[in-house]
Amino acid sequence: MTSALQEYFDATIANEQRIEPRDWVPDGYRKTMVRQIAQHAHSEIIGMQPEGNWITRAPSLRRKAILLAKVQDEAGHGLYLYAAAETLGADRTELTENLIAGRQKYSSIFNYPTLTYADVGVIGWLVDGAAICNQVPLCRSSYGPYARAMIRICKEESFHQRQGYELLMTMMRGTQAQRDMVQEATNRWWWPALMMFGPPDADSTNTAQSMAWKIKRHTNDELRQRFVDMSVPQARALGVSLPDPQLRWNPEREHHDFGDIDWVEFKRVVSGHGPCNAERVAIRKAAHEEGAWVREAASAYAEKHAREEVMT
Ligand code: FAQ
Repeated sequence: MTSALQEYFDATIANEQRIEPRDWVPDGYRKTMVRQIAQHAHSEIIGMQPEGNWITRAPSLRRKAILLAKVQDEAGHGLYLYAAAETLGADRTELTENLIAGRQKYSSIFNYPTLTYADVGVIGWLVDGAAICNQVPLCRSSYGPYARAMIRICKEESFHQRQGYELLMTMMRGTQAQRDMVQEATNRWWWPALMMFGPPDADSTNTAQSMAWKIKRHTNDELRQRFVDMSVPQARALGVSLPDPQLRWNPEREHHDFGDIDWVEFKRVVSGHGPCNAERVAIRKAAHEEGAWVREAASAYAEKHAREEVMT
């Protein structure tokens, strides 16, 4: 029986069709999908904090409205993704508890502080830019609910990227102090943005299997290179420099060469010892605890309606 199911699963993947929640999947596929979707969902929710930090201090009503919309979108992305994980049998409360207890990861990038308003622009430009680069291929991921969630998420990320770039363009047309803020923020976020794509291919434990299952369509290094190539002309148009003396066009490879990434720093941040890890998780834990009454009220309301439906 299992071998017939396995054959059907293999054929679905080979034929570029989608795996749906009703389909049998091997345990490893389910585990990998839940791991990736949960990490992604946690990243969106924790990712609300660095920029959320600036909502009350936005420099104008327009900037505040834009930032509020962006941060709310991130909450929405977290919700679509937790819902996608639920279609694989994961329990949302458990996923949140895993995050709070440090049993599941979220993206390294959200463990860095946002020190000035230019960080809001640079996060949009580089962090959302890297997210788009990584996630557009995931719209063709083999798991249907994840791939469909990703289509909407990417559309919204595209607005996020543009609002960031537009903010930076405005600042670059401003005073010297504003231009310096943009350059300083770019210097701080460039290398962490490159780390978002994950470890180098040689150290990536999951890539080979995830590519065989067509969950991932490109390796970490391929996407990182694409992002570097994309960002260089954007930096030039903006008038900022990227903090890498080894960054240069290589005509033979037809790609930019770039300097070594500090993988020791990456490991430190991923293992919970980055500049803001403790603060990010503590805020998430407090929000979860303070929201207990909302979850209880929502469950009581749903139960009441379920009872009423049975009676009518
Ligand atoms: N941070 O074998 P691989 C956003 C872990 S965008 C922390 O290469 P894989 C939008 C990895 O999980 C950010 N951990 O793993 C936004 C694995 O650990 P495990 C979120 C990392 O899965 C913008 C181990 O290292 N985007 O939120 C990182 O094949 C602005 C070995 O790595 C996604 O999650 C890292 N950077 O490839 C929101 C996209 N990199 O579980 C707010 C979907 C790797 O084996 C504001 N995910 N690790 O213990 C993916 O595409 C993949 O999961 C990768 C990693 C590419 C992130």
